[in-house]
Amino acid sequence: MSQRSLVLLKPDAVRRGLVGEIIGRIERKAGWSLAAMELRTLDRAVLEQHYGEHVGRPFYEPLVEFMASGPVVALVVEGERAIEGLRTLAGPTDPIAAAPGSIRGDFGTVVRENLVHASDSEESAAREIKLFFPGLV
Ligand code: RTP
Ligand code: MG
Repeated sequence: MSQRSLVLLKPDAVRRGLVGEIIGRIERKAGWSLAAMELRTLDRAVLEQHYGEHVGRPFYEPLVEFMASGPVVALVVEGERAIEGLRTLAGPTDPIAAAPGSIRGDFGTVVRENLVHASDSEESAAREIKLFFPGLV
């Protein structure tokens, strides 16, 4: 079942020069491909839509601050079970709990600066792809 997922390489990944490493891991998954990619700095309006489910939570303000602190790389990844597969590739939210071999497990230590976002369901993927790449068919 081919799916599309919206992936963000967060500002910490870009600052630390991990873009190539992370995209390389995605590209090496058999049959997956990039359907869209853009380097851009996110503003509060986009972040409020993207992370709308977290508005009002204690970590929301620092999260938005962090996500707007530098450019991100936004990607649409397409391929077999891409939504679940990218969550597995990323690892759990807390990088210390994430297994080595996952992106967060290999490169992260703190929950906020956990390197990547990946859509968590078909509904989120559709909403997020429309938000970041409205022209993508
Ligand atoms: P994401 O949405 O970025 O893919 O991450 P996720 O599903 O694994 O985690 P989620 O619960 O949706 O949280 C979104 C992002 O907020 C930051 N966060 N900080 N307690 C905290 O300080 C805290 N909890 C979450 C992380 O950057 C997390 O990825
Ligand atoms: Mg999430």
